[in-house]
Amino acid sequence: MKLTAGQVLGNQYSAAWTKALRSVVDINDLSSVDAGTLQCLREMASVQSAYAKMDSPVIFNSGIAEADLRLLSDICAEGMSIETRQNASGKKNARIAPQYAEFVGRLGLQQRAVEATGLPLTATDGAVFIIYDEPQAGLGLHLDLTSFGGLTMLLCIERRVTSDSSSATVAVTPDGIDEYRYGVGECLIFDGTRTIHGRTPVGDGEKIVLLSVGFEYASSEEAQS
Ligand SMILES: O=C(O)CCC(=O)C(=O)O
Ligand SMILES: [Fe+2]
Repeated sequence: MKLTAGQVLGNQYSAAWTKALRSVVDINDLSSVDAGTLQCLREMASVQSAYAKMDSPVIFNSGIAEADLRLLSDICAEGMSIETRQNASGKKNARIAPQYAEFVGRLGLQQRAVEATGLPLTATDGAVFIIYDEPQAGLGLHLDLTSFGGLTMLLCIERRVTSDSSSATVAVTPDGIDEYRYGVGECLIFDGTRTIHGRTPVGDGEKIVLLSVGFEYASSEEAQS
């Protein structure tokens, strides 16, 4: 993927914010932040929200058939067996092997996202599996890199929960911290480049597998052409 100058600058901007956010709070401590830290996070979210393309994240049912969701799980497992990247917080990523790109394309994820949000979204080549299957795996607060696309959609393809306090995608808003739990076949879509977000750690035995898809947000002229 060749990045434009704007994307390079955008990525530097996201990275700088992510660094600042991580110096403010550790995702493991998010549920017990003190009032001062919460206020700081809310103010940071206010700065970003002025530019966000969506007011808040939206959960919707993808309508993808169970058999196709199971196929996605298998494709993820195969991708993991080829190469798994794990970051310091335990989140794993695996790629979609090229021979499955056509199958994933046929799922019509872009169309489903457009219908659910009413936003003029166009596809990017950004799609990757995310796996949390080790105790305490999570993801610190961050802004997504702009090169991944303007909006991020997370489709849940596997979810094994073992306790009441299950892991969630979290988003910081000017009003506070929101948690989003969505089951197999459901999606969360949000402006990942402008919404401060992360994933609270999974518990022992818990497993979450997501397909993360990036979309561009076309201006109205682009959407019409
Ligand atoms: O796992 C989640 O809920 C969030 C993942 C995410 O934000 C990312 O991979 O950039
Ligand atoms: Fe993200």
